[in-house]
Amino acid sequence: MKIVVTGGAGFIGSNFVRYLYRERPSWHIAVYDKLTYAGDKRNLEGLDGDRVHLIEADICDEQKIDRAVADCDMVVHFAAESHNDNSLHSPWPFVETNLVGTFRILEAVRKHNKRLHHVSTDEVYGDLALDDPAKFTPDTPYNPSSPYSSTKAGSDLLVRAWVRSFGIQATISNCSNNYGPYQHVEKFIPRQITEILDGRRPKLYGSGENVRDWIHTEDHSSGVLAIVEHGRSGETYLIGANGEKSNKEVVELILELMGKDPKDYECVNDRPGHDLRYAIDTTTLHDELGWSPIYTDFRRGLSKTIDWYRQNESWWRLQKAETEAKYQEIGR
Ligand code: NAD
Ligand code: TDX
Repeated sequence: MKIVVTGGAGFIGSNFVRYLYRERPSWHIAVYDKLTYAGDKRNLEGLDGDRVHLIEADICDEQKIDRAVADCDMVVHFAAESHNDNSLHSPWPFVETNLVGTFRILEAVRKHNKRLHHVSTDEVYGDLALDDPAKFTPDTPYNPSSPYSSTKAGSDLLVRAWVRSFGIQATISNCSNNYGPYQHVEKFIPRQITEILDGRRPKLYGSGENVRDWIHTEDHSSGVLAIVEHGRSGETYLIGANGEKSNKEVVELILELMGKDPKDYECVNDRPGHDLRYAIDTTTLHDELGWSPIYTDFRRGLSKTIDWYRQNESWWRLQKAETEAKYQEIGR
C-alpha cells in the first residue's frame, strides 16, 4: 500500500503518519506538505526514510498533486489552513487551500481512479446551545460560522458532489477538537501550557463558557484508519470521544496539573462569531466499524500533553514569540 498523506507535517497529520508507521509496517507513506508556518519537518524526525518521504509542495499545484496521486494507491487529505483566529483577519489562504486545494485533489483522484479520505471538522455544523440535549450527527444540516469552518464545509460538499456526479471512491470524517503532542502553540491547549511555562497567565476568550468536545489526536488517527480500511464510499463518519468541557474547566485543570492556582487566568477579548458549543454523536463509527477511543481519561491525556510540552521546549520556542505578537495585535 502506497499512501499519500497531505498535511502530514502538521499537528494531526504527523500524528497520523506516526500512527500508521507503527500500525501498518508494510505501508509506504508519502507526506505531501507545503510546510506553511503550521508544518514542520521535525514532526517526522526519527521515521525511516525508506518508508516515509516528504514531497514539499502545495496541494493547489495542479501538476505536482497530479503526479503524487498518480503514484499512490490512496490519499488521506489533512492539509488545510486550520486556525479560526487567522481566518478572521486573513481569509484568503483558507479559501485557496481548503477549497481550491481540495478541488485539485478531487480532480487528481478522479483522473487516476484512486481512493480518497477527506479529513474535516465538526465545525461545519455550526454550534449548539449549552443546554441542547442534541449532538451533531451525520444528518445535522451544515451551518458554519467562520471563514475557516465555511471553507471546510465547502470542501466536504465538493467531495460529496464528486462522489455522486463522478463516482469517485471517497469517505469523509468530521472530528471534534484534538489535543496532544506537536500541536501549534496558537491553539488553545498548547497556548495555555506554554504561557504558564513562560510565567504568564492563561488567556480565556470572553467568560470561558464555550464548550469543546476534546479528543486525543491518537484516537482521531485510529478513527481515520478504521474508515480508510473499512468505511463505505460516500459515507460521512463523525469522530469524537465524549470529551465535552468548557474552556474555563480546561484552563483550571491545566493550572492545577501544573501546580498553580486554578483561578490564576485572565479573561481577554472574545473571538468574533465565537461558536458556543460543539458535541459529537459517534454512534455510526462505533456501531458500523466497531471503533472506540482509548484516551477516555481527559485528565491523564492532558497531563501527558503537558509533559510533552515541558520536555520539548526547543520544538515550540521558535513559534511562541511570533504567535504571541500576533495575539497582542488583535488584543487576545
Ligand atoms: P495544522 O494547521 O496543524 O496543519 C496543517 C498542515 O497542512 C501543515 O503541515 C501545513 O503545512 C499543511 N498545509 C497547509 N496548506 C497547505 C497547502 N496549500 N498544500 C499543502 N500543505 C498545506 O492543522 P491540524 O490541526 O493538524 O488539522 C489537520 C486537518 O484536520 C485539517 O483538515 C483540519 O481542518 C482537520 N481538523 C482539525 C481539528 C483540530 O482540532 N485541530 C479537528 C477536526 C478536524
Ligand atoms: O487563547 C485562547 N483562549 C481561548 O479561550 C485560544 C487560542 C482559544 N480559546 C478558545 C476558543 C475556543 O472556544 O478555546 C477554544 C478552542 O480554540 P482553538 O484551539 O482555536 O480551536 P477551535 O476554534 O475550537 O477550532 C479547533 O477545533 C476544530 C481547531 O483549531 C480546528 O482546526 C478544528 O476544526
